[in-house]
Amino acid sequence: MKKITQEKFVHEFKKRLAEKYALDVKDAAPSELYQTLVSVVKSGYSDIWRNTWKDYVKNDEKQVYYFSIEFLPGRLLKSNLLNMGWYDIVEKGLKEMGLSLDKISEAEVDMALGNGGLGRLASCFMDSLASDGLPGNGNGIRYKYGLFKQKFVDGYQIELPNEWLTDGNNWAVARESKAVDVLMGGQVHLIDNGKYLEPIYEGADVIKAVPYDTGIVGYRNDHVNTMRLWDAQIPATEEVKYPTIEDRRRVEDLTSVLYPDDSNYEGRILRLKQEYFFTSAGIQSIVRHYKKYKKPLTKISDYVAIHINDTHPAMCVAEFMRILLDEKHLDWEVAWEQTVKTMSYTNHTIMAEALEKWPLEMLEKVQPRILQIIQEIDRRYALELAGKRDQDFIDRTRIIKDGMVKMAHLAIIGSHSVNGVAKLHTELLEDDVLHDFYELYPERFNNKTNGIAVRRWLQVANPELSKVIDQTIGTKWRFDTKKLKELEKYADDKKVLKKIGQAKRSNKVKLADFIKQETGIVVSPDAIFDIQIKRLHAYKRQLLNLLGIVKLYLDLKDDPKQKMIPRVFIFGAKAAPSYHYAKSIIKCINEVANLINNDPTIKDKLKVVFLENYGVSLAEKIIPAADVSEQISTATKEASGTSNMKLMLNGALTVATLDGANIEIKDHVGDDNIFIFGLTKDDVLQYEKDHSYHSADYYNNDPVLQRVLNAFVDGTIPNIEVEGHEIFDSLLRVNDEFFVLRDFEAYIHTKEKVAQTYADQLAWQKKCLINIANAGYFSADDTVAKYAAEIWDIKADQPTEGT
Ligand code: 26Y
Repeated sequence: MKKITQEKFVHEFKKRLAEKYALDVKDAAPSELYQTLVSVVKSGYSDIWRNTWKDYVKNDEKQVYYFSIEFLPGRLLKSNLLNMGWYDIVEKGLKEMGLSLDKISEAEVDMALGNGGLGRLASCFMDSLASDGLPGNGNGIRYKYGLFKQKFVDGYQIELPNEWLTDGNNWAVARESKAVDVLMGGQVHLIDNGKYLEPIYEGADVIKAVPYDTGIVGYRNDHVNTMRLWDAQIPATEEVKYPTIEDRRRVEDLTSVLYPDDSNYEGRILRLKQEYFFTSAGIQSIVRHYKKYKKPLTKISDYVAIHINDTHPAMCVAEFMRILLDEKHLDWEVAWEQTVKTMSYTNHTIMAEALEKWPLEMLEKVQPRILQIIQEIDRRYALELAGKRDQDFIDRTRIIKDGMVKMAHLAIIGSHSVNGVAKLHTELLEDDVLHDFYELYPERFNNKTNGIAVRRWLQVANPELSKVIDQTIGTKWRFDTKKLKELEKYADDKKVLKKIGQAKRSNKVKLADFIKQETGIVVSPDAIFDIQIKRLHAYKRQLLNLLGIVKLYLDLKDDPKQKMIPRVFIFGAKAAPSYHYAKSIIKCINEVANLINNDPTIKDKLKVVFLENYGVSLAEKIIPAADVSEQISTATKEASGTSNMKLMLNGALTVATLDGANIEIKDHVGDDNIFIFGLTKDDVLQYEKDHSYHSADYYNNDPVLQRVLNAFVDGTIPNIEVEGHEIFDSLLRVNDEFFVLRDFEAYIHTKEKVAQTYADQLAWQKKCLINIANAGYFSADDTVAKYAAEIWDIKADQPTEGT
């Protein structure tokens, strides 16, 4: 990294500000200051960036390409400064000029090119690949509009376009010279030219894919990787084909919007085109770059690993085959061997509606040659198993069935590795969802429990707690998060516990200020801050939390003098725009919030805050201030979860079902330091098998629950005539798919325990400390190191620098 001193930085900053905007520091707007700072920071790592990728080729290093239809990096300024080792110098330099890094950082628009967990995981992995010194690249789509901006109007979610590019994005570099052409639509015929079968394309659209590269700076190790996002444009040679603005837009719209829906299948054909577009562009650029290695294509899997993040890039398998067959003229068997050795696949969900299936005719419309190749893979798969497995098995597992292409089957058959994202999730894949494949290819299956970017979620987001940790165990944890474990030695040290408590309180004061400014709601930092932040989904059970809140409210109405520790319930969640039920839950939470916050008898005892537009930057404000982390999905439904890890790292205690990675959190912190409740995996599977669950029994037999549910339909909660009935019906008439009523009593009981525990602050803080101390196990650095060693077979080019 370029070396910098405070003096040099101040000089450079002023010079660039004057050059770019002809302004002095005191006259510049925050966005001008921000853009200037970006240019100084970029100049600090650009030499290293160039060297990093050149060294890969020079040293014949195998590289991984992580294909993901979503990336959610959030803001890059502070995390780049931290990783470069410039943070303190820049902060002081700005202060010297009368500026604040915090304020300038707020001018950065979040890069929100994803919906939720899967996209954020991809970005944590990008940071960790670079920080582990690994040769790793991202490959995705540069959507012109990021995830919609959420507003509440009368308690309803409204979606507004997120034009994140209006001020440009100066972190990325457009590389016209590396553009590739992607063919879509039209027809294809194979002709035998005497040497091989040659595909002849007719009437296809040629789309120019232009890469925008962003440097991903490793933590203090002089290593900068690349995240490559593709933009769709019209090639100069094709312009006459698109004479009108509408014609042009049809092509350019390909990369306009992030498919905003992870619950149903709207905008399907566009989505499928996006999948092929970034897959084809990425694979083409990889194979082209491989030429620089001067090695035969029959060895490509020794130098290239391609990761398929969920099924969205599953066409990688067919596109790689297409290039090896049609353009490089390898034999099928040789090409297939290289493909399987190169590809690996992560599954992120077992929810049936999220497992992608595409009709044959849609695939044919998008890329007929890809469909042919998938059909041939499928034919050969069935042929190979014929006689070895019964017909039922073959029918269940083949790629094409009933006119549909099963993308997960394509990914599994075409990869040498298939992994789940938490122990329980992998177990469910092996035993249940993908059991046939597990039987067929047991060696391909493995678990890689998710991890998080501890630097962003602790060092950047929570400087107060970071300082306390430094003062207690030194700074080594900043390089090796497992060192956080040393905190456990101080579990009974009252001074340390108090300091942890003070850091939390100061973060709560900051969040309380933010809440006041954003919503006008006044909350006390002495209340328990109880947090649920994640996408709004029925299976995540924000509704269970809401029922718990309504119960507390009704209890308080009965006995307003009741002594209780004040609670503030904070929600952050976006619902997919077409996910009607999730939006009804949002409306109900907002109306319950209105009712409670404006009821004078409740005073400060209970507050409900639903913050708008949840995303990475908002998470960075909420998480450091959390006391309680709600991880209450129905067991078996949440593949892993990652906010559970971020919250524990920041010293929140988890209220958890035995789902996803919660189980591993429990194993690390011990039963005394987490609040577990509810149905287990076996209970849920049993109910799903024998259909013995009748939600109405729970309503009929529990007067408390009855009263709480009635509040949704009897006018107690105003303004939810429609939504209240909808929710009431889903829980009673449609038999409560996610067992909300079944877990209600256990949940209430557990939350009472939480409040009792909180009353003894030292005991509480001890539990917080143990959570922080054990969160190091969930560092994405370690997760990625395991992917590198066990799946991708790639090596770090240099050890991470220590202090
Ligand atoms: C095909 C389409 C409907 C679709 C679009 C997006 C399907 C799935 C998704 C996104 C899934 C997702 O974000 N899954 C989450 O991945 C996280 C990272 O592994 C997990 O922690 C989390 O439990 C899981 O829900």
